[in-house]
Amino acid sequence: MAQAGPHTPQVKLLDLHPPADDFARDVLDGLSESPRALSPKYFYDARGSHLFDRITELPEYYVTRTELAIMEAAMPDIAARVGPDASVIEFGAGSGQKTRRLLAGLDAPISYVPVEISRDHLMSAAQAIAEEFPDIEVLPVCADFTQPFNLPQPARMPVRNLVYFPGSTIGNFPKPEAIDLLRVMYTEAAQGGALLIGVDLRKDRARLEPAYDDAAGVTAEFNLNLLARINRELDADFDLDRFRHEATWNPDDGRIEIRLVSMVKQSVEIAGRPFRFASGETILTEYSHKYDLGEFASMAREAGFAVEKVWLDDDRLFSIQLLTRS
Ligand code: AVJ
Repeated sequence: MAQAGPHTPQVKLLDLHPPADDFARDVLDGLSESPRALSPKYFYDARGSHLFDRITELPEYYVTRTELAIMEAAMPDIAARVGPDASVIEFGAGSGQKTRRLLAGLDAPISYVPVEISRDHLMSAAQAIAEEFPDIEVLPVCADFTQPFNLPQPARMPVRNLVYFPGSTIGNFPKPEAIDLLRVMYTEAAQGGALLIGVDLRKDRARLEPAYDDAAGVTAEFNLNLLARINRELDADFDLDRFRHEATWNPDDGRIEIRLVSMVKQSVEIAGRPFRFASGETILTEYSHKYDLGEFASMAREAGFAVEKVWLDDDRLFSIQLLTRS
C-alpha cells in the first residue's frame, strides 16, 4: 500500500451517518428465527475479508477471474458507450483490480464516488484510489446504499453518472430486495445515467457447488469464521469442530444456499443466552443468486432500466451488463 506523503491528494468524506450495524442484536435475533439465519454482511471482518481474497484465487471459484477477463476484453467498448467526463459511483468501496481497470479504461472520468457503510474501509480504499488516480476527484460517501442517498457535487460537472456494482454482489439479495436495490441505482444514475453491473449466470450444479465448497476448504473456513467471529466479539462458545459447511444449488429458486450444519445435538451460549441445536439443524448464512439473461433483463426493466449491452466470457459463466435509464 502506498504511503500518505506530501503529494497525497486529500479526499473529503461526505458522512451521511448510517446507523451502525448491531451485530449482537442481529445475531441473537437471527439465531432465534426459524429457520435460523445470519446475514452474509457479517462475513467480512479482518479474517473473513482475508479468506474471501483467498476464495477469489481458488481454481473452483470462477467468479472473480471471469469477471476481470470480461472487463479486460470489454473495456474499450464500455469506454466508448459511456463516453467522456463521467462520474463513477461505486456501490461498495472497491479498491480492487476491477475498479482500477474501469477508472483507467474510461475516457477521462471526472470523479469517483465510492459508497460504503464501513467508514474505515471506505476511507482507506478511497485514499488508495486517489493516490493512484490524481486526475480523478475522489468523493467518498459513508452511507447505507440500500436506501437512496444524496451525492456530493464534483468540482467539474459530469456528463453522466455511471453506477458501478461488480462482483455479482446483487446475487446476495433475494429477488424483491435486488429489484429495490436496482431502483436505488436507477435513482443515483440520474437523468442520462447508466449502471454497469456484474451478474453471475445459471449453470450446472457440477460447476456451481464446488465453487462454493472448494477442495482446499477455504470457503468452509470462510463460513465457519462467522461462528468464530461471534465467539470473539459476543462472548460465545461455538465449537467449530461441531459445525460443518454446506453449499447447495437450489435450481427452483436459482441460487446457491450456504449453511452451517450442527453435526450433533448441542447447546451454545451467546452473551449469556443458551441456544439449543438439534443434530442436523442448520443456520442459513448466504444466498448467491444466479440468473439467466432474460430473467435479469425483466428485473432491470421493473426497476426502470433497459439492457443496452451484455458482455460474456466464451463459456457464458458470467455477465457484465450495461443498463441505461429508459
Ligand atoms: C461476494 C456475494 C459475490 O456470492 O459468490 C463467495 C460471496 N461466498 N464464496 C458470491 C461468496 C462464498 C460472493 N459474493
